Order: sequence, then structure tokens, then C-alpha cells
Amino acid sequence: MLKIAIQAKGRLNEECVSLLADAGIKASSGSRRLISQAKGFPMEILYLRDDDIPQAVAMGVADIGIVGQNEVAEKSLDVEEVMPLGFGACRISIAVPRDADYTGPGWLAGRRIATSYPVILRRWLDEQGVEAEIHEIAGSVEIAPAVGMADAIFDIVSSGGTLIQNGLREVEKVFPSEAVLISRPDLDEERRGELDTLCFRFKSILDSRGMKYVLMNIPESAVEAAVAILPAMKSPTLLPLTLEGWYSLHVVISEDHLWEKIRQLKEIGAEDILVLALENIIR
Ligand code: PRT
Ligand code: ZN
Repeated sequence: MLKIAIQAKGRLNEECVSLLADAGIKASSGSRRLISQAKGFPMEILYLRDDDIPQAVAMGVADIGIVGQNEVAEKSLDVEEVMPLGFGACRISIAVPRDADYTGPGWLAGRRIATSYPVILRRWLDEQGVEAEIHEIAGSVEIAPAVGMADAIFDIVSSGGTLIQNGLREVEKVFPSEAVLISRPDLDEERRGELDTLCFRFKSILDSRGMKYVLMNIPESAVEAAVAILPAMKSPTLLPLTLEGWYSLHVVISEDHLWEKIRQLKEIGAEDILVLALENIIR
């Protein structure tokens, strides 16, 4: 049986619980218990602080985990990144006071940088050949420049709103991150098989995200033009209607292209277009 570690509460918790649920694995959400037995899959769920997840997996307390790539890189422990999960997107960036005369990484030389990610920062500064003073602080990094504790910060940015509120400007996007499935490297055969099953389910869920199932009625004369407009996994499905000379055409379309494709399809004579949600794509 696999033991998975997920964040107990915080930004990643809800998406972890819903990804597991979409994969047929029911976890008790918002549970205050440290550990719970999942329904629908041979799995135990361990609820931890995100900072502790890489270590729990490296030590074998959990077999697998879901955590931000930022935490995986910062802890630099012996865990495998199995697959990115498409949520929790952010970046770790250097930010300086809005009106600082920042000219490039060299500006940081000899200056003080506040961060909760000293390992990733040190690695980047070394790559840049810059020597700076790293001040490790646990929280509220963004207020450090205003209170005179630092000249710059190295912190997580998502919308950038927090930086603006604190009079800071993002100047270097150093480390892009998203939530990732990690595994201990020494899984036995049984658990590796269970992990493969889990990955298969996750992949089919991620593949279907942002996709719509579209059906329409189309006259025979427009079929060729419709096929040329539509991207499809193999080719669109075409079914004859009982009405002579008309077909029902089915296709999966990415949300990004949906409205443009619909406009083109209407132009060539498609009617009664239905757009449906898609839950899984099993390839
Ligand atoms: O209690 P625990 O230790 O588990 O939680 P935590 O408080 O350490 O982590 P949490 O829940 O804040 O974040 C968990 C993970 O979510 C992080 O490790 C990242 O991988 C990811 N993530 C994605 C983020 C953000 N987006 C994010 N915006 N983590 C933090 N932030 C912070 C950011 O530092 C800023 O202060 O949110 C604030 C708002 O960001 P803006 O740019 O949108 O204003
Ligand atoms: Zn944390």
C-alpha cells in the first residue's frame, strides 16, 4: 500500500484533494488527523506541512508526496520528481525597492538579500559569480527592505500583488515552480506498480483539463471544410443523422481555441453546437 504525503492546509491542499478525488481516491479534506485511509485505492494519506514533505519522502515515512518544486529544490534530498501536476504555479524571484537603480545581478554584490530559500539563492548567486549576504528568515520576507533588514528579497511571486503592495519590483525570475509528484527512489515492485496506476490516472485527468467535447450538426457539403478546421486526436467522429444529407460531428477541442473554432464552424454551416465538459482522456 502506498503512503502519500500532502499539505495539511495551505495553498496546495485543496487541489491535491481534488486531484486525488478525480482519480477515484477519496481523502477526508480539511482533516485534522495526521493520517487517514483513502477510499477507492490502496493508499494512506499523510497530512504534513509542505516544508516537511521532501524529507518525509526521502526518509520513507511516506512513499510519495505532492509538493512545490521550490521545496524539493530547496531541501535537495534524495527524492525523484515523477510528474509535474499543473497547479501551484509560481516563481522565486529577486525583488528590490521600486526606485532602486538595479542594473543586473552585479547590483546585488555585497548587498543583503532576505529569503526563506537560501539554498536555491546561493546556487543562483554562484552561477552569476556574485557574492552577497543571505539573510534567512522564515516568514514575511517582503517587509524586510522596508524595515531596513535587507536591500533585496528572494521570495515566491505569483500575481506580483504582494510585491507591489510592499513597494517592491521584481527584477530577476530565477526559479519557476509548480506542484509535483515526488517519490522515494527505492520503491518496491508492488508500490511501483501502484504508483504507475496513479500516474496513469493523473495523466488522463491532466490531459483532459482545458479540453471540451464539442458536438454539432453539419451538412454533408461542409464536412470536408470542418475536418480541415478541427484538430482531433485521430480524426473527428462523423455519424449520419436520420435527416438525409446531415451529419453529427464530434470532436475534442482545447478551450484556448474553442470560440475561434466555433466561429469558423458556424461560418461553414454548422448548427446546434453543444459544448460539454470532459472528465478524462484515456490514451
Ligand atoms: O503550513 P505550510 O508550511 O504547509 O504552508 P506554507 O505557508 O509554507 O505554504 P503555502 O500554503 O503558502 O504555499 C505552499 C506552496 O504553494 C508553496 O511552496 C509554492 O509551491 C506554492 N505557491 C504558489 C505559493 C504561491 N503560489 C504564493 N503566491 N506559495 C506562496 N505564495 C505567497 C507569496 O510568497 C506571496 O507572499 O503568496 C503571497 C501572494 O503572492 P502574489 O504574488 O500573488 O501576491
Ligand atoms: Zn511551508
